Amino acid sequence: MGASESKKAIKPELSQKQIEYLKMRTRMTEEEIQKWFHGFYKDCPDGLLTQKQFIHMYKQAFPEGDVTQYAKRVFVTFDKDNSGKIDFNEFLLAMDLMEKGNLEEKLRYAFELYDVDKNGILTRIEIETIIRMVLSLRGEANNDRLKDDIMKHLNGFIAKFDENNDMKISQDEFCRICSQDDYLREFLSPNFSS
Ligand SMILES: [Ca+2]
Ligand SMILES: [Ca+2]
Repeated sequence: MGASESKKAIKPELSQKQIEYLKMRTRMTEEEIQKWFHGFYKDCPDGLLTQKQFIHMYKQAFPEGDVTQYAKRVFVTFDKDNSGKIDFNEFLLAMDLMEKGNLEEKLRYAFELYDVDKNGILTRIEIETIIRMVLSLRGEANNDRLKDDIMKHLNGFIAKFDENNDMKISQDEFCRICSQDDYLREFLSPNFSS
């Protein structure tokens, strides 16, 4: 029969329909889509990226740090349909944002990444969690001086936007804060290119 054999031998290919869809949803050319597609299938032959693989990728990019928590957050944010796996469409939308997104888009995405309970507001606890997570990612979990420095920066900016000082930041405020402060932006913006 050989049915399963021939199934295995099929080289994955994008359908024209999927290409059109991805061209519409991203700023990628067909050539770029194909390139990402082949890279993606090399790592994920079944077309799905698992959380375990994803964490592994992060470990390679940040060998010094403890990436697990951060990578898990990124994974959940990319996994738009909450299937527990990242398919190629989800992957490409993420790459489009990272490679071609403007600052505003990236900051909006960063906000989603950090707004763990998805209520549209970053609280002080969430912010402290973020800072700890990013420090761990960089292998500086115990760098209290850096943490204090960032909190000081952030507090200074919050004071401008947050009149009653309860330190609840909306998405708009977050974008405004980060776009006005290079130091915070660099710290808080997720960066995949390294
Ligand atoms: Ca998914
Ligand atoms: Ca929240």
